[in-house]
Amino acid sequence: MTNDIAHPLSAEDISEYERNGLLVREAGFLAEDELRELSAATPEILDSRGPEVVLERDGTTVRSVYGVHRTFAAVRDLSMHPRLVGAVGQILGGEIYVHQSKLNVKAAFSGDQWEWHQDYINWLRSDGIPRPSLVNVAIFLDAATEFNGPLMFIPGSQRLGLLPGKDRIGMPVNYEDAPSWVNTLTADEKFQVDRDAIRTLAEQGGLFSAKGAAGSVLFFHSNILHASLPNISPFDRKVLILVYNLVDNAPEHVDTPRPEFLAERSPVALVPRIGKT
Ligand code: 6CS
Ligand code: FE
Repeated sequence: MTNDIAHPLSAEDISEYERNGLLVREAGFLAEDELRELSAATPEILDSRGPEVVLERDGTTVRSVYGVHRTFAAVRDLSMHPRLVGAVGQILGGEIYVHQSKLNVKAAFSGDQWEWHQDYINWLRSDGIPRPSLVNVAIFLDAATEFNGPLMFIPGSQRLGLLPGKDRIGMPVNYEDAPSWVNTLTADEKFQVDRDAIRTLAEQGGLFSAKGAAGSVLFFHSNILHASLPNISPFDRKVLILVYNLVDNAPEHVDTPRPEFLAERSPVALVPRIGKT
């Protein structure tokens, strides 16, 4: 890390990200008061009722709330934080905007799995984004431990681009009557990666469990293979994920565009908010 808020990643940080496809910055990357603002907004986010809320397969537990940077000032402010905009700008090397945001709850006792997947294929096939130059920035709202379903990754798996796989046909079980765009947001992955490829890459790159204290910030590549187990612990594992994209990599035509709370269709370059440390 550096002390330059507009370029917070060191050369070593950037080469670690390029090698592994991920980078974890423990608590301290964002100031306590900013994290407090975000935590204060969380109950209201969890009270959301509408199409941006996706439930778990049990039909009652909230899995994710999408478009939170568009609806909640605390999230929008955070998405413009100079240290986040600076770090993502260093990784992507150009003007950026938020393509998608979500609060993934991974609720205590009933937070369901996320099968092994790559994120970018969703943004290519569903949103028409031409290149994988997107970065996920996950901000831990709860501590992620070995007990509450931490994100797990295969470091280096992003280097092969889109991996072989097949589409799950039809809507996932228990979502038969849901809107079509729910298809890629559930515990039953739509774009399934071949298990031989997953096994080979895991044997080569190993597995990494993204554990960390609340307030940790995790950057990960749009093509890195990742997953998470169900959470049967008594502790939530909430993460806010901001998906940044290059303005010059904006979505191209798709026959049925997804709602704006899932995919920004008219990107404007982000200007970092001044006045934050
Ligand atoms: O369809 C999407 O946009 C979401 N689906 C998955 C499985 N991960 C990335 C993204 O948030
Ligand atoms: Fe994902």
